Amino acid sequence: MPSERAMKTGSACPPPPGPGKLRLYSQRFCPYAQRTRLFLAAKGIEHETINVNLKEKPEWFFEKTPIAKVPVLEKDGKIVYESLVCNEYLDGIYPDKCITPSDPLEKARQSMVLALWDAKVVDFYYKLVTAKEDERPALTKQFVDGLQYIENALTQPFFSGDKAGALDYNLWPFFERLCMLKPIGFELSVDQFPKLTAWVERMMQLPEVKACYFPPELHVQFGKTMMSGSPDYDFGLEE
Ligand SMILES: N[C@@H](CCC(=O)N[C@@H](CS)C(=O)NCC(=O)O)C(=O)O
Repeated sequence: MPSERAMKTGSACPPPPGPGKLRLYSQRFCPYAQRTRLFLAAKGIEHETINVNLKEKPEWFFEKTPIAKVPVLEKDGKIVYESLVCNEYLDGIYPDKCITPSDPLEKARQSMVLALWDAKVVDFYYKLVTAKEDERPALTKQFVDGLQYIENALTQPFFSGDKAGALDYNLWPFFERLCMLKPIGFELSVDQFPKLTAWVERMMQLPEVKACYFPPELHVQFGKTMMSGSPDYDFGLEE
């Protein structure tokens, strides 16, 4: 099994995956890469993973993707990047257990919720993690107001209906990381977010979520290394 350690500047480019084999370029703590890992796990797709050090990127990584962000998929000499694009591509080339909605209106609805997430929530999440104490109340309010749109968009039991689907997997990685906001006083409360808190419980029971899950301590500890300016992408791996 290839090492999970992140490859960095100066590393040799791994030989391309063999015919028909799928490779994921990832970073163990990246929420966007986790979106694609969740699709891979839910669909049971065999693949190999190469983790990339995003602070000291290998030279060859820029040849794979001009954006130089994970996730990236490689198969039969073809490259696909951007988490949402990767996930639809996976459904296209492995049509078994298709996760992407086929109904245009449902697909549009799911994309609009993700657009809401991008416009109203995610920036405040990242700002809050690094905010100074006096900036926190205003940012927390904006974050909570944004999250309310997501609570309202939750068609129970899952965002995608009776079963977890694309929207659930694409949102989940950020909810797994809400623990990062606990030290600054934010927790998802049942009173304020009854539907989201119940959804979190349901998601935690899914095998594909468990397969890609890191406990809060690991996220928090990795976050500390990130904020110190020297992210330890191998945090928690055995020597
Ligand atoms: N819009 C991209 C975002 C991916 C992203 O931001 N990935 C981060 C890691 S969590 C990354 O690769 N950052 C490297 C960089 O910004 O240089 C997607 O959905 O795939």
